[in-house]
Amino acid sequence: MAFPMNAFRAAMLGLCLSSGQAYAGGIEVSAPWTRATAPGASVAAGYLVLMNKGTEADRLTGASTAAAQKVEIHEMRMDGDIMKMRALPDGVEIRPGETVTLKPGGVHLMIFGLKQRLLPGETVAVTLSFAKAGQIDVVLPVQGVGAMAPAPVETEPPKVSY
Ligand SMILES: [Cu+2]
Repeated sequence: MAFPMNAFRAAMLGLCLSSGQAYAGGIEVSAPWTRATAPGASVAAGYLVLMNKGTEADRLTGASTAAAQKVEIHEMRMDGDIMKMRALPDGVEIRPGETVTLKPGGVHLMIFGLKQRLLPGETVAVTLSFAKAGQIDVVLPVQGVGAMAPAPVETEPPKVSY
């Protein structure tokens, strides 16, 4: 009787993907996004928000995608007055109650060896690996080339009464 459970899982996954949120083992992932790439570019960066709603520290240890050869966890930081990027081989810790935002100019997913150019409106499916929460699948919508933040979540326009 695997079918009903799979159907349920698929429905749940659909719900999670459509809201841009995913949750497992105390870790909630939200606001995932990436940026369109120029022709011939083989690298891209991925951004998202990690919230630890559990009671134990966890760690984002890695990520992978079928859309590219590999994904690393990177950090940008100032070295004197030069912005430098380095890999974080141990990943990023998320303490209980803490929110870690992967964003331009900070920690990010570095996607190497893209198999196709990323175009606005497309999506990239990425599997995140956590030390305790295990694997969480997220879908990164592709924003425009100059984007610095995820697209705003579509909400109902405010109701106006006259
Ligand atoms: Cu990087």
